[in-house]
Amino acid sequence: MADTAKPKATGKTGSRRRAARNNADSHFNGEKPEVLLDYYRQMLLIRRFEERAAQAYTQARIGGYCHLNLGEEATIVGLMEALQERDYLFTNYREHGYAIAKGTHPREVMAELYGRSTGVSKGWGGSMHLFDARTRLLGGYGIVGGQLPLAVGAALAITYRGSDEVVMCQMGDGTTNIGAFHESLNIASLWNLPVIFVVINNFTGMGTPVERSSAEPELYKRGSAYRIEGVRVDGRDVLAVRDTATTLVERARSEHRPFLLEAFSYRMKGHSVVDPAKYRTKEEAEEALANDPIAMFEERLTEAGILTDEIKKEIAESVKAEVADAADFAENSPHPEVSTLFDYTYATPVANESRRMPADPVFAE
Ligand SMILES: Cc1ncc(C[n+]2csc(CCOP(=O)(O)OP(=O)(O)O)c2C)c(N)n1
Repeated sequence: MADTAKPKATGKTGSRRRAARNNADSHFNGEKPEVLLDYYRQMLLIRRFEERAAQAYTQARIGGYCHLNLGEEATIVGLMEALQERDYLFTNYREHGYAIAKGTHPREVMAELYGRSTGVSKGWGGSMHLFDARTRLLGGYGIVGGQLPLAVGAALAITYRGSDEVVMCQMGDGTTNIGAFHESLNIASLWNLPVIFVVINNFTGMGTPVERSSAEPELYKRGSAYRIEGVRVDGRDVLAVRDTATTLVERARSEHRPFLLEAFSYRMKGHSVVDPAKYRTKEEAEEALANDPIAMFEERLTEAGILTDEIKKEIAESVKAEVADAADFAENSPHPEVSTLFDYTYATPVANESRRMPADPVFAE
C-alpha cells in the first residue's frame, strides 16, 4: 500500500538542480534546508503511518472507529511547530498525526490503535482517545465538540495559575454548528482565555458539504459574534500554517485572548476507514488527490534543489522502517488485563469501584 503512494521521481538533471539550489532562498525566504526537510519527513511519516493504520484496520488488527489524517499532514506539522512544548493540545478523534507531531512515539500511537497495553492510553482509548500528559496532548475526543469546553477549562486553569502556556483546540468544520462551539467561544472571549480554536476545514462533515450546514460558510468569521478575531490559512502549505499559527499562539500568550484559525485542506479519503465516500463525484475525488500537500511541498523542495533523489529515497526508507517498527511493536505487545478496565476511569481511586466484569459470576470468591 505504502509503495503505490510513493512520491514520484522528478527526473531533474544535475545542472538544473544546481541552478534551482541557487534559487532556494527565493522559494523559501532563507528557511534552513534541514528544517524544511524535517517538516517533509514529519509529513511523510504521518502519511505512511495512516496508510499502515488503514491496512491494519482492514486486516482486523484495529477495532472500533478509525479516522485518518490523509491530506491534513501540512496543517498538522505547521500547527505543532507553532506550539511550545509546554502548550496544551485538545483534538477531535482525527488525531493520530497530531499525537506524533506533538511528540508521542509512533510505536505508542500504533499500539493504542491496536488496543495494546503499551499504547499511549494503555490500550483502553483506541484511535479516538489518544491522551499523553507528557506531551500535553489532553485528548482525543469522539464526541463532536466534546473537546471545546475542556480546552476552555484548561485555558481558565492557566489564567488562574498565572502561567503563560496556551491551549490549542482543534476541530472539524462540522463542529462549528454544535452548541458547545458557541458556548466555548463565548466564555473564552468573555474571560479573555489564551486558546486558539483551530477549525480544519476539509469542506465536509461526514458527507455534508459546509455550504449545506453552515449559514456562514466562511468559517474564520464564525467567532465574530463573540468578538474573536479569525484568520484563514491555506492548510496545504506547512510554512503558511506554521507562520500564521505562530502569530496567533504568541498573541494569545501575550494578549490573553482567544483566536480562531481556519485551515483548509482536502480529505483524501472517506470520513473514516470504512467510508467509501460514495457521495463524492469522481471529479471531487480527483480534486482532493490533486491537492495533496505532500506532493506539493515535495515539488517545491525539488524545484529549490533541497530535495534530491538521494535524500528523498533516504527519507522514504527511514520513514518506512519507522512505521514498520511501530506496527511490529503494536503487534507484539500484550492486550491490557481486563482487571485494569476501571483503573483510568477516575483520577483517584473510587471506593465502590467494581472489579466484576459482566461475564464474571456474581458471587465469585
Ligand atoms: C455530538 C455528536 N454528534 C454526532 C456525532 C457523529 N459524528 C462523528 S464525526 C461527525 C462529523 C464531524 O465533522 P467535522 O467536525 O467536520 O470533523 P471531521 O470528521 O471532518 O474531522 C459526526 C456528525 C458525534 N460523534 N458526536
